[in-house]
Parts: sequence; structure tokens; C-alpha cells
Amino acid sequence: MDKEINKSAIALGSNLGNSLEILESAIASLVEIPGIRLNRKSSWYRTKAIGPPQPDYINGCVILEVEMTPELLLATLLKIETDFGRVRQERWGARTLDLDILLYADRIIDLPTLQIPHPRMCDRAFVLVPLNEIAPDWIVPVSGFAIKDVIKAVDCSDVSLLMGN
Ligand code: PH2
Ligand code: MG
Ligand code: MG
Repeated sequence: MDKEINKSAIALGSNLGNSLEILESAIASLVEIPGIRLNRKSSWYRTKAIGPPQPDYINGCVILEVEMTPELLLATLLKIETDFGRVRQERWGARTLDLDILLYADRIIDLPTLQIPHPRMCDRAFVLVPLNEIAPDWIVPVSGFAIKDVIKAVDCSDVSLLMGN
């Protein structure tokens, strides 16, 4: 485990089952793990699904303080997805729980299993709206733009506030 403490931004999404309860429980499970603390949590948003036809999503973001490598954090998130009944089927299909690493400090990682910054985060209103609420000044590596500026180029009309903080 890294001794260093790093901030990591995580996107949460669900569109199957009792999504709000699943998302809140997932955050509770995450923060019980040694080496993970909750720094910020966004509101929850209802968002139109991108991808094959499927129900609307509930999306949000958290900022974690982590004392683990990005690889270990990814493995931890995948385990929580499985614990909450995630079954991997169609790409971009409906799911009970999706936990994606968006950013990890100012790191750039390009492995087959893990890309940071998340390669599609800057096009996705369902990621940018909650992230802009809690981390508007975070600079996205590679692009060099802050979240509050990245979001200006994206149509956010399919994202509506469901439950404020
Ligand atoms: N996740 C996807 C595909 N499409 N659409 C919305 N609105 N929200 C998501 O979280 C989402 C999606 C794949 O991860
Ligand atoms: Mg995803
Ligand atoms: Mg995912």
C-alpha cells in the first residue's frame, strides 16, 4: 500500500434495482476500507442513458483520499461492483453499479485495464455535472483544462438534479 495520500475522483452510476440505495451503500462500503476516506460527495442526478436503449441512470461523484495505488483502487472498486450484483454483459448496458476512476492526483496512466484520466470523462455530462459540483478547479491532465472549463463545451440538458446535498 502507498504511504502517500492521494485524491482520486470516482464516478458512480446505477440504472437497475434500487439505484439510490445501491449508490449510498456503495459509498458506505468504500469508506469502511482501510486506506480510503471520503473527502467530498456530490448530489445525485437523474441522467438519460448514453448507449443502447435502457432506463435513466442515477449518477454522482465522490472525491476519495486514498492510500493505495491506482491499480489497487481499481481492484477494490471492481470487487464492490461485484458485491452489489454487477453482472458484466453488453458494453454500456444497464447495470446495478458502476464505479469508474476518473482522476488520480495529476497522474496519467495508460494500461490496457486502466486509463486515467478516464478517456471519455470530458464528453460526458453525467460525469462532468456532479464532478463540477465538488471539484471545479481540478485540472484534467493531458488536456490541461479545469473541470469548470471542460463542462462549458458539453450539453448538460439530459442531466437533472435528483437529490441535493
Ligand atoms: N454509463 C455507461 C453508459 N451510459 N449513461 C448514463 N447516463 N450514465 C452512466 O453512468 C452511463 C451511461 C457506461 O459506463
Ligand atoms: Mg462507466
Ligand atoms: Mg465502469
